[in-house]
Amino acid sequence: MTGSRESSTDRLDYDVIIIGAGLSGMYQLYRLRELGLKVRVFETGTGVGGTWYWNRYPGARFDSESYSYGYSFSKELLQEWEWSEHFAGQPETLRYCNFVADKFDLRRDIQFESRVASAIYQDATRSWAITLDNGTRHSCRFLVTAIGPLSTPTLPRVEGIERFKGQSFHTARWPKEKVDFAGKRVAVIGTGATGIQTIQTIASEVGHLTVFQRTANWAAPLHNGKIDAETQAKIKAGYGEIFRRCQETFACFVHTPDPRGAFEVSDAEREAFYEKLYGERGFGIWQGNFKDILIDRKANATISDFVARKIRERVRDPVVADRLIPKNHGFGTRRLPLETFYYEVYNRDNVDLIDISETPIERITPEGIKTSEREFAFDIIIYATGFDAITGSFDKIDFRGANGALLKDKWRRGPETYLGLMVDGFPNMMMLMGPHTALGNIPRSIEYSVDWVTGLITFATERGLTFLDATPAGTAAWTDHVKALGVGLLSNEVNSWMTGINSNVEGKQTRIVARYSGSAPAYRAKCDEVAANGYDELRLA
Ligand code: NA7
Repeated sequence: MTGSRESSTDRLDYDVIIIGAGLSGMYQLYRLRELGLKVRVFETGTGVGGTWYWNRYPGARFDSESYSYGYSFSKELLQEWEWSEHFAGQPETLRYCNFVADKFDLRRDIQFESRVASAIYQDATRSWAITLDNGTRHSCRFLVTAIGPLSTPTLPRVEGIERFKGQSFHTARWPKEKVDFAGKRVAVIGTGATGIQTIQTIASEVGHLTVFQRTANWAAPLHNGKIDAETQAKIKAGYGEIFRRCQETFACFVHTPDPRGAFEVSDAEREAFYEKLYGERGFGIWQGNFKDILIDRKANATISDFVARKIRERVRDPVVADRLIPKNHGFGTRRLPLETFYYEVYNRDNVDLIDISETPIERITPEGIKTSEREFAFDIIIYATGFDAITGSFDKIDFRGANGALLKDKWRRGPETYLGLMVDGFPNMMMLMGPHTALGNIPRSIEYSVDWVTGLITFATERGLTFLDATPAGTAAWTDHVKALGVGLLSNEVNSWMTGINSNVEGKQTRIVARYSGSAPAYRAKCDEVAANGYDELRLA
């Protein structure tokens, strides 16, 4: 630590404030404490874990392989922790987060039940003033946001939600106590990754389940299973190889695209390949498929047709099967939900599927749900209606940069960022898993981004720098680059949280490029180059 840095930070409460104690915030705290910095984390929840703290809905689990999801930074941790299933459920993952917090004694620097209301840059002192919603103020030199891309749940914009007399839950605000479904009339609104996991889990527990589907989603089998002792030993011995592979693949999953195009093989070979992928664990059918299925409509149609046939085979009633087959987007062009006997749920006598694209929900009544066609009575309504993704959590905090500029104003027409890590005019603020970063298998991306931010803060503290800012040109160039990368990707031509669409939030009806859709290795190469060049693309003082 240099003398000048110490003296300039003397009047500040902390060197660094981190907002959020999910996977990003926890690892960022660990890394910054290693540097000997004074760090404080503010977290809204009563415990660590972020996504895994909040999303306690029935059936919540990984869609990426457990052993590729955990932190890779500590060899000791990798050997100590044992995942029980190939795709662990939320209770186990939350236990894992707590295990990490205990092991590295993280909680002593985390202040729980503390929601950040505003973060205001102080030009005179090159610092940030953070105000919590209880009114307390805290100052710091550097601010790191670790607020998550999917952490602001949204409810439908229909009247009557508060007047419903039964129990109702958003999946991301699920209670800690067990919900009793026995004999209950239950509604689920939403059939994204979350809705699908919920529906397949509760269908056999409830009295009657009514699923309200607005848009059919493609889904493919997860093929979860317990990890046996022999596999466990192989995983532990093979972590080096597993993480090396994740570093090389497009989106940090263990799966990598097949180098062939869908039409470079015979029809029979293609069919056999799809059959094989459909029978394998995890995201292989999405991330390890022919190289052109996510960019070429005709190639995509071959896998869409294949999966549609599977749905027809699995669902007995052809009308219901047809309702479950997406018509407005191709397979894998939205985030692919993975399922476990999801389609078979619709063969049960106690389950109905209502297509609300035909008969929209008009309002929630005290007794249940009124569509344009009829009224339904329920004991429980589950909103699996998703999140104000990527920028939503930024919108909730009053971020003001240099000269009082509002982040909300700057991002009015969509996010503008430098490397997805900084925004010009918001000095000393770094974002983890904000807009324009490579998401993919998220902990892999988190570890990279945290390491990059740690490198930058190290660079600054070693040199006594108190001002780090992206340039307007750097921000514009990165934003243009991210937009250009999205051109030609089928996923960017489809409405989903990945294109910034949320029908429940005013102003989020127009597609934007909210995420980096290039490869993770290319992303890291660019960020590494910036660091290697002494961050010369930044304004430093
Ligand atoms: P998603 O994938 O955004 O899915 C939300 C679902 O809720 C989707 O089926 C929506 O239909 C539906 N929805 C949203 N609002 C409404 C209203 N107002 N009325 C009816 N239906 C509605 O969120 P998830 O939580 O499933 O998954 C988010 C990510 O979390 C997931 O990708 C994983 O990475 C983890 P729509 O398709 O918009 O017509």
